[in-house]
Parts: sequence; C-alpha cells; structure tokens
Amino acid sequence: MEENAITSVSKLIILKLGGSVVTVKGRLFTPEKEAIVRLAEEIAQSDVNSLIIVHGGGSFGHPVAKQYEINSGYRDSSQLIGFSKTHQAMVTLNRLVINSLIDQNIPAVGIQPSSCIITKSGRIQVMEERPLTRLLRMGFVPVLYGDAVFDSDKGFAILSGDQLISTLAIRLNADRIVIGADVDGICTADPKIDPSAKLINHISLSELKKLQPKIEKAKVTDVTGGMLGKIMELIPAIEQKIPVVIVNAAKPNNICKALNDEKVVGTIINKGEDVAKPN
Ligand code: IP8
Repeated sequence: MEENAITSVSKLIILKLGGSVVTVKGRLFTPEKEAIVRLAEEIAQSDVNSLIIVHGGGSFGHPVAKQYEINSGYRDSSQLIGFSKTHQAMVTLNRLVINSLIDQNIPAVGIQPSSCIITKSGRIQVMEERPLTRLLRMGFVPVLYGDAVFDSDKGFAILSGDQLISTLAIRLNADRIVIGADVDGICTADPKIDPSAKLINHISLSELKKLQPKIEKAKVTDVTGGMLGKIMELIPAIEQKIPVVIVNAAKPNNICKALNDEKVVGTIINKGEDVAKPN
C-alpha cells in the first residue's frame, strides 16, 4: 500500500486484558471463552479508532513459566522445552483472543513479543516497534501479550503484559491506558481479606506510592507479581502524564465504557495532585 494511504496514529488507547479475565486462573490452559467473546463485542461496539490490545497469561503462561523457572533465567538445557511450552501456551491464548476479535470484524493482528523484544535482567532493552506502528497507522489492531522473551543477562525471562503496556504507552505517546482486571479497581485495603476495603475512584501518583504496601501481594501462580507488580509497572507511564483507568473487565460493559471515556466504576490514576476519594 502507498505511504500516503497510511493515516496518522491519534488518541491511541492501550488496553490490557488481564489473564484472570481471559482465562480460568485455577484451571490449566482453560480459556474464559464467554468473556473473550463478550470483550471482543464490547471493543467492536466502542468508538476507539486507534487501539493496541495486550493480554496477560493467566492459566496459560504462568503455570508453565513457574514449573520451568523461566523468569529466573537460563540455568540448564532442561528449561529450553519450558521456554517453548510457555511461549506456545501464550500463542494459543493469543489465537483465541484474535479469532474472537476477527469474528467481530476487528482487523486484529498478533505480534509476538519474543520476536521483537529483548530484555536485560527482565527489563525491556531492545524493541523493534516499526511493524507495530505501521499496523496502527494502517488501522489494524495489534494484539500482544506477556511472553517468554530472550534476555541479554539471564538468557531468557518473562516479560509481563504490564511492563509491555507501560513501555508501549510511553514510546507511542498513548492517550490513555485501560486495564481490564478481575477486581473493580484499587481499594483502600485488599477486599479479598478486609471487608471494610473501599474502592478508590481517583488517585494521584504520590498517593498510589503511599498505598503501595497495602496493595495485594503476588498470587502464588503469578510469576510477574500480582496486583502490586501490575501497578508498579504502570508508574513510568503515569509519570509521563498518561492516565490509567482500571475497571473490572469481568463485568459487562465496563470495557466499552472505559474505552469511550464514559463514567464507569473503577479507579483512575493520574499524575495530578492528591485526590484519593473512597466512594
Ligand atoms: O500475565 C505474563 O504476563 P502477565 C505471561 O501480563 C507469561 O503478567 C508468559 C507468564
């Protein structure tokens, strides 16, 4: 296609679909099929015109990565098959997500992070983003995922979808990040343990940092650090004034509303002044 047929990328939204939403977390290699289909419908119904989707690993990537200790780096050749299995599990999940998007007439194209990113001690060091930006400019919806990647210090590592969205948002100057989680947002305490926990509708970066010790620690199956790890990864993007909206993607219509920037139950995080208000 001619260069002049490519429109510019504006108002880019980066959407994370959490692994706990698109898979059944306690059941190995089990997709949450209804949620995947519903989310594709919500994305199709939204008004976004420039979108990157990144999904997490859930019961596809995490158990295998944990079994073979991929995130600890290369120790011996017995892990190689584990790297392959982890990556392949993510490719399988990615295919399911992309098929549902295509069924909704969304021109989704998968991009393998392991083929265009190298990390250094687990942090993104090299990223070839030209195919991605080209897809975006042409009106495609690139779909990436947390993946097993090559690492210049450790041999290999696990790159979380959250590190990926933060990096993409900064490099591509995104307008907003929308996180589709399996909880309503950030609470004053862990709602799974403390019934008095209240949802925070709006929080500034400095307040978020203060709340850090209270935010839920890594779940046992999550090699990339549970809710705390996810929030911490977003900080560099929030520092660049890219707002983050966390909503419960397991509840219908939240993703559509968040993509359209409509009022929705959830937590908005931005760099601004201290505003935390439990509802
Ligand atoms: O679920 C990790 O991505 P995340 C993916 O976004 C793998 O942390 C391969 C475990």
